[in-house]
Amino acid sequence: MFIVRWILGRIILLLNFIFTPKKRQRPQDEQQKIDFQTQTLTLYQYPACPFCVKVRRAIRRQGLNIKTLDAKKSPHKDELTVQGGKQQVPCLRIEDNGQVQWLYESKEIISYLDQRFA
Ligand SMILES: N[C@@H](CCC(=O)N[C@@H](CS)C(=O)NCC(=O)O)C(=O)O
Repeated sequence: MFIVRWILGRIILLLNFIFTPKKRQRPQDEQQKIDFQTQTLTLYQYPACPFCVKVRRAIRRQGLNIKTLDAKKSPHKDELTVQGGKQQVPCLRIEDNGQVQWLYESKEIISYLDQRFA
């Protein structure tokens, strides 16, 4: 089972690489403002998880620079489980005026980013 998952993961990464979406381009000053806002966002993810790939592609399409952390590794794994509430990726950590929200579900994350930055 592990080997099947591993092979599928490599196929997903390869297809993602071949069909990399075009990164949205903005004027420099506009991009700087967006970059400032996205400093408070962090995506907890696994490199070869299909739902994470979907979110990373949406991030690229939107031209966002969002920090990604591998939630299989320590200490990110524990941060996600303890602070977020469950070990599921993708999860977007949103910091807003000292308040932290952990947003699960790829669809929810993409629609949040689309609404905020489209
Ligand atoms: N409906 C969720 C599904 C996410 C999901 O199934 N993620 C898997 C990885 S592909 C996961 O986190 N499984 C728990 C684990 O690996 O510990 C979404 O669209 O984000």
